[in-house]
Amino acid sequence: AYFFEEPSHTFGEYLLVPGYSSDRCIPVNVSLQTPLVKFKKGEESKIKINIPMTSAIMQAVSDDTMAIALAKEGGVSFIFGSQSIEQQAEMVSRVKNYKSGFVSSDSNIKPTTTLGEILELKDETGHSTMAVTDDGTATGKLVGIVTSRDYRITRMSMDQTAEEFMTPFAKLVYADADTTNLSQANDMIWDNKLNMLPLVDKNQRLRYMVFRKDYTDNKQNRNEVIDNKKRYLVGAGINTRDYAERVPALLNAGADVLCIDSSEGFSEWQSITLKYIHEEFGDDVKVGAGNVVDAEGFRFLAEAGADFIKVGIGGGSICITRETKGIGRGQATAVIDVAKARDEYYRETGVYIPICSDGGIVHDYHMTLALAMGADFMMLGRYFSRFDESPTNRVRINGTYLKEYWGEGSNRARNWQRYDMGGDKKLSFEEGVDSYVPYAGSLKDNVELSLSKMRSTMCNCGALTIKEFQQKSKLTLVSSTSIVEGGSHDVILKDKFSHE
Ligand code: MZP
Repeated sequence: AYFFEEPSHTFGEYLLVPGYSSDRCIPVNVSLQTPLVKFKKGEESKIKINIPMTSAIMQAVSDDTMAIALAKEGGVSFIFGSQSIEQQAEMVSRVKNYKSGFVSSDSNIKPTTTLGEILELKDETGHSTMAVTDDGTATGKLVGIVTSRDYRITRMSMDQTAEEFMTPFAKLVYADADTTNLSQANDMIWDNKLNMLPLVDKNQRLRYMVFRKDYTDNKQNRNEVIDNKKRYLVGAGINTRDYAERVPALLNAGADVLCIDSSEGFSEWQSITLKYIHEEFGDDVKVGAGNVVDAEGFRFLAEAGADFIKVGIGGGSICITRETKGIGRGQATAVIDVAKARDEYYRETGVYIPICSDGGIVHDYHMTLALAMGADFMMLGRYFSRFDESPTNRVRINGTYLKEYWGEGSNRARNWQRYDMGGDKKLSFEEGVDSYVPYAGSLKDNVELSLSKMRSTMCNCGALTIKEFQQKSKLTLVSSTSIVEGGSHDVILKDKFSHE
């Protein structure tokens, strides 16, 4: 047998040691943009996400509601594949057809009946003005007006490179200062070629889409325009059995990226699947593969043509694979090892294949550690399952609100394809549990909080981008005694006492 020299560790055993931070190193300057699919040296990834978060390919996590909510924040969901091809394709198309707003051809403010409606009107000086309603999550009331002065415009060309300039022509004023929806929209992008005006926030996330009057008159054109570039990004899980039927259905529905969902990816099934998809549908169809936990597994999937590679076996919160089968590896060690293999592969071939740390994120800082260790992005199940937008029931037990969360390897999910070893079409034994997680509220609030911690830590380490963070970060293993030191200790917490 081969013995790895180092024991395998997980995130909770590491800490980051701060580095020098200049005065530019402030959270607002941090970019969390990251590549999702492979690219060649000197080129850019064809798909990038603005935050390094993807939601897990699980029944209890990623449906169309989750996908829309996460895409609004800049991440991407992979719609679960353990359902019929038709149902999964329907979910994908609901995300792609979600409209975020348009200009009416009317010159008066109308009752705001359409979700995310944006109305064109003239102000008293005759300047063109636009009224913007909310994005459909609230009641449709007026939240902002774009008038004709002092507005910062970003011009964006077809290849997505943004060129900023100041213009004296437009200004955003708020009709309702308490409304958060539009208060973040501090940039506008004008794309001449497409005749539309997406309003994006400071992280370049699309908030609203304004169409020219003459453009909206032609509804067919409008649908075409909200083409691949401007609609919300969505991914979908596939398996190594029915890909010949599932993949075309998902692509027709508009899926931007696919991922082979398997508990163990170092297998010929994955290379056959990748080869078939790339030969049949071309290299523009992007397919991730996994999961692997060492350099050898990475190399295998890289050479098989994977567009990104997922890392992690047995670390998921609902996963009992290590207990049932005795396979897996500490998540931190797996990420560190695979990230090294990715860099080596890049040096050798000039092809950068992003890696995704999948499973085992418990605290927000674990995400930051995963990035520091070399992950390009994370896949999270438990984290997202706690939010309003996850597809599961919220229940109240003993006065506490909980959400259901079950593994794909549990009897409840019956996702035998994920654990398929080429035998019977059934789950032979369970590798996952059915559980509850504490209900945590809305995705937006939680993601914003998690990311603010991430940005803050990155600044402590002197990094403004994920790449820079990976290069600059210094990590230390901690002893079990110093882990105790890391929490509050030797004090009596006040909430343990009830007042007399
Ligand atoms: P977590 O974020 O809940 O810790 O882990 C989510 C990940 O666990 C998923 O993305 C998937 O890779 C893995 N998973 C899903 N179901 C099971 C199972 O039933 C599982 N064993 O391990």
